[in-house]
Amino acid sequence: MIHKSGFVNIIGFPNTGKSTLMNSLVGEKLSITTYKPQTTRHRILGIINESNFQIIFSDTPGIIDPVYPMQKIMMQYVEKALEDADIILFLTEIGKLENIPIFNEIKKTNVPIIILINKIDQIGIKYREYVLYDAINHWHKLFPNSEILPISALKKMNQDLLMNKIIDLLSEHPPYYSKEFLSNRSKRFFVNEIIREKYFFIQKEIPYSVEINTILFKKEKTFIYILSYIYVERNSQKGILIGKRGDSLKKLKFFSIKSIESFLRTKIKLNLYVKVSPYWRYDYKKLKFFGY
Ligand SMILES: Nc1nc2c(ncn2[C@@H]2O[C@H](COP(=O)(O)OP(=O)(O)OP(=O)(O)O)[C@@H](O)[C@H]2O)c(=O)[nH]1
Ligand SMILES: [Mg+2]
Repeated sequence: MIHKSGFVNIIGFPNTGKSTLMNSLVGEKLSITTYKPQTTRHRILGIINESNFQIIFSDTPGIIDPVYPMQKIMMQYVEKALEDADIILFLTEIGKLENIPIFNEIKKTNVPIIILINKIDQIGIKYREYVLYDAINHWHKLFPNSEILPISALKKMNQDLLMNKIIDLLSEHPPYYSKEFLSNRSKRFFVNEIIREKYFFIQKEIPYSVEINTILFKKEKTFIYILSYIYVERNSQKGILIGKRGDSLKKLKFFSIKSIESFLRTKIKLNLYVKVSPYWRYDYKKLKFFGY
């Protein structure tokens, strides 16, 4: 029996649905997803293991013009993912016909690129064909050698087709990771990310200034005790995060617990502390401390 394996890196602009797609393909919520752009800050692996293949997906931050150090590091992750891919899934969104210089960079690569036109569920069936016709023409002009596939990551449309294409393109290779691995990330990392995701939903302000660091993750008899620090950049932001009479923080804790418990499939006790790390997004030393 031949065994195929390879790195399938998901790249694209912010908010196009990269993380939603990876979660849906892998069948586990590994990467947080929100309605806001620049949600994903790291490169996160999601691995599918079958007896005859192993696909290592990478979710990456959305491509932006970086301004401050955190964004610069985020774009280094994207560059690396362009370099070490066996297959690139370039995610675009229906109705958005970008044409910008970054494509020249992407075109230089020798690896197969599959252009995915995501969110096709947003267009009613009546008009879908016409909108898709324009989109496919647009992307075909820019990437004449690439396959183009309309999908919906959210509604799982054309997912089987995509999986078949990926498996076809993969080369024969032994597994790169142990077959039990689902990701390259630790439980603490996922806890950090889940809390950050919940923050996006309960509090619309300052999501980009927030970083989470789980400093204790301790197995007790019937639960896991978790202590996480929530960092903001300025003292004034502390108040926003905590809210009137601590309401916001309480809400954050409530939703985080629910979500972490369902991810870890066990009971937890969670303590959250708010701390200030002045302008951490601009400071390479602090970024390193936070795992960038
Ligand atoms: N209607 C629809 N919405 C989608 C689809 N895929 C993703 N979304 C939504 O688009 C938003 C962004 O999704 P994400 O998966 O976080 O996007 P991303 O590309 O990872 O974003 P960044 O990490 O910020 O670059 C979320 O609100 C998703 O629910 C889709 O197929 N259809
Ligand atoms: Mg993302």
